[in-house]
Amino acid sequence: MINVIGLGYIGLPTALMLSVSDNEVIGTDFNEKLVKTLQNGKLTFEENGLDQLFSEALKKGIEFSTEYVSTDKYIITVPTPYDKDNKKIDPSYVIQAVNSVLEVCKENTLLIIESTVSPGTIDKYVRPEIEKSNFELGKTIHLIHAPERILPGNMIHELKFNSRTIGADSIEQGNKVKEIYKTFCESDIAVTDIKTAEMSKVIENTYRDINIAFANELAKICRFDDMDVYEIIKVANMHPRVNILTPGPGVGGHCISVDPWFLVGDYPELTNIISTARHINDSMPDFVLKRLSEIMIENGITDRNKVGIYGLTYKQDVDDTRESPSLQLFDSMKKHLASPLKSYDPMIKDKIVENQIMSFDEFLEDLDIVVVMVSHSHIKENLDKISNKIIFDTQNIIPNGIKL
Ligand code: SAJ
Repeated sequence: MINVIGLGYIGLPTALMLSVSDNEVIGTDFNEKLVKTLQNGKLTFEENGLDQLFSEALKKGIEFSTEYVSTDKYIITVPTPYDKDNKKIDPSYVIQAVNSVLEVCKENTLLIIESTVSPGTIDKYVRPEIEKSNFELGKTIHLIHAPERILPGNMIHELKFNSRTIGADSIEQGNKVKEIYKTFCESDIAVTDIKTAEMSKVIENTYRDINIAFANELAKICRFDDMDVYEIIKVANMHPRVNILTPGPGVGGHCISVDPWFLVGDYPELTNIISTARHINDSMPDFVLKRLSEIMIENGITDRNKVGIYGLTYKQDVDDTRESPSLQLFDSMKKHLASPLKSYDPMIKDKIVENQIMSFDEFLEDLDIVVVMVSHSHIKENLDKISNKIIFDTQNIIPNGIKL
C-alpha cells in the first residue's frame, strides 16, 4: 500500500493515477476540510480530465485520511515554500511529513520525496531526521527523491507520458521505485543520485524562466523601437535551432517563479543570468501598468474605473492564483497606495481581491479598456462581448487587440 502525503496540485493527481493503475493507495493531508471534501466524492481543484480519473480511482478503492498510515511506501508531495527575503527554501513541511512517516512506517520503507527541493536539501535537512530515528538509512529505510514534472492544465497526460527522474542512494532501491512509477508512466525513467535529481528539477524550471525572460526582454526592446515582437519571434523560430518562447505579463505559479530563487539564494555569486532573468520576469507586471497608462492617455481615458483586468490566475484555464502576474500587478499598485483595478476571472469562484467582479457581464458594464492578462478559453469564446471595447492584449490572443 502506498501512502501519498499532501493532496495538493501534485499529490492528488499522482495518488489517483497510482490508484487507477492498480496500486492500493491512501491519500493523507492534514487539512480536514480538504480530506472531507475528497471523502464526499468532490474534487478540490479543477484540472483537465481530473473528474474522470477521480471517479475511476474511487471505484478502485482509493481512500483519504488525515492520518498517516502504517505501510512501507510513502510519497511526500507537500509544498516547499520559499522565504522571500533571503531566497532560501523552507523545508519545514517536508521535515514535518518525514517525521510523521518515521512514527508509523514499517521496516524496509521506501520514503519517496516528490516535493521540489533545492540541491543539498535532503542531505542537510532530511537525512539528519532519519539519523535521529530508530531507522537505519540504506538498511531499514530508503530515501528517494522523485521530483514531478507535470504541467498544470495537462497533468493527466503528462503523468503518463513525461519521462521522470529518480534519485536514490543505491541503484537497487532506485529501480524498486522505478517499478512503482512504471505502473502508470509510459516514458523513460532515469535513475540517478539524490543531489542530481534535486538539481536537475530546479534547473528545468530555471531554464524555462530564463527563456521566458529572453522573450520578455525582446518585447521591451520591440516596444521601445516600434517593432512587432510576435512577428519577429515567429520569423526567428523558423531557424532550426531557435525556439524563442512567448512574452507575457509576467511569470507566475509555484514553480518557475520560485525555483530559480533557490539557486540565487544558495549561490549568490554564481547566478548572474538566473537572477537577472528573475528580475526581468518580475518586472513585467510593472511594464503592463506602464503600457496601460500610455494606452489610457492615447485614448483620452482618465477614469481608472473604466479599466478592467481580465484573469487572476497564473496561466490559462487553471484556477491557481499563486504568484500570478495580475496579483503581482495589484501588489505593485498597492505600493503606490492605489486599490486594485476592477477584475474578473471565470476560473475563480470566490472573491480573492478587492474590486473583483463575479459576473462577466457586470464586469464589462461601463468598461472602456479590458486588459487581458490570462488567455482563458472563456475569453476566446466570448469575443463578441468585448468587440466594442479597447483591448490591451498581453497574451496576443485577441484579433486587433493592442499588444504588449
Ligand atoms: N509563460 C510565459 N511565456 C511562455 C510560457 C509560460 O510568460 O512562453 C508564463 C505562464 O503564463 C505562467 C508561467 O510562465 O505564468 C509558468 O507557466 P508554465 O506553463 O510554463 O509552467 P508551470 O509553472 O505551470 O509548470 C512548470 C513546468 N516546468 C517546465 O516546463 C520546465 C512543469 O513541467 C513543472 O512540473 C512545474 O513547473 C513544476 O511543478 O515544477
